[in-house]
Amino acid sequence: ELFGQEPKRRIFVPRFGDYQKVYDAIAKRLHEHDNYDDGSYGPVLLRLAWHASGTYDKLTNTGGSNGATMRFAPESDHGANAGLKAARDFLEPVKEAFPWITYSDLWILAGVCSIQEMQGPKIPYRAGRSDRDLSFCTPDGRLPDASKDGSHIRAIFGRMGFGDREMVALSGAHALGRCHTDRSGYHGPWTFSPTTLTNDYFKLLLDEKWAYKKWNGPKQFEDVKTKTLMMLPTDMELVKDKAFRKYTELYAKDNDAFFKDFSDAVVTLFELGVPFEQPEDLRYTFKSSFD
Ligand code: ZEM
Repeated sequence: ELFGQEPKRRIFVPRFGDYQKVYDAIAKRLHEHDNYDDGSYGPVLLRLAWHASGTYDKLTNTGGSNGATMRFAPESDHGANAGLKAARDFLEPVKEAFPWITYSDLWILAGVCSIQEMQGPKIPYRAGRSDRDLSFCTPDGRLPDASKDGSHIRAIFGRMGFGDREMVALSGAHALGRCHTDRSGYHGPWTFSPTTLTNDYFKLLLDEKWAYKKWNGPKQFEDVKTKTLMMLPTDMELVKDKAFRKYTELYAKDNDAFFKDFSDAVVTLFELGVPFEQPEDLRYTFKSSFD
C-alpha cells in the first residue's frame, strides 16, 4: 500500500569503481589515439586540468577546477587556453559514455589518468566538482606568462597558495609535451621523451648549455648541443633564481623526491577551491594500465 507515500526514486551515487571505469575509458582512448603530436594526448589533457585549476585565487576563493568554465567564452578564448579545445573534444565521447560525471570532475580525472598513464606517480583523486555557468568564468591573466621572471612565477603561484618548492615541483610537468607555434607562439619539446614523466626536465636544465634561439618568434632558449629542445624564460628562472635552484638540483638528483613532491602539489592544485564532501583520507587511487 503505497498510498500517501513518496514514490521511491532511484538516484545513482557513483563510487570508486564507477570512477575507475571512467579512468579506464580515458586510458583506453589515450593509448588508442597515438597519432597525435608526439604520440599521445596525455600532455594536452594534463594542460587542460592545470589550466582549469590554475585560475584559483585564494583571497576571493574564485576560480579553480570547480565549474569547468573553460567550456565557455570568454575563458575558452583566453590566450593561455589556445589549443585546449583538442583536449576538451577528446573527452567528449567519454562524457557521452558516462553522462553522470561532471565536466569539471572529468577534466581533472583526465589529468590524473594522463600523469599515471605517462608513467608518473599515483595522483589520489576526489570527486564532487559541479559544473557552473559562464558567469563563473575567471578574468584573463590568472595563468602564468612564459616571458616573465621569477617574481611573476611567485605572484601567480603564490595567489593559488603555493610556495617555492611546490612551484618547482609542478614545473616538472614540462618533462611532458611541447610548445606549438600556433598556440603559444613558442616551439618545441623540453625533453627527448615528451610522453613519459621523468625528472629529465630538471637534469636538462642543469646539464645542458642553453642559448637564445635565433628566430622571428618569441624569446625562448634552445640547447646548444642538438638545437631540438627548448626552455621558456620562466623555465630558466628555475636555475637562475637561487631559492628555486636548490629544488631544481634536488629533483635532478632524486626522481623519487620529484615524484613525491609532484604528486602532493598536483593533488593540491587539482582541489583548489572545490567544496568536497568526500573526505581527504578517502581519496581514490586508480589502478593504471601498468599495475
Ligand atoms: Zn605549462 N606551458 N606552463 N605547465 N604545460 C606549456 C605547455 C605545457 C607555462 C607555459 O607558459 C606553458 C605548468 C606551468 C607553466 C604543461 C603543464 C604545466 C606551453 C606551450 C606554455 C607556453 C603551450 C603550447 O604552445 O601548446 C608557464 C609559464 C608555467 C609556469 C610558470 C604547470 C604547473 C603544469 C602542470 C602541472 C603541459 C603538460 C604542457 C604541454 C602541452 C602540450 O600540448 O603538449
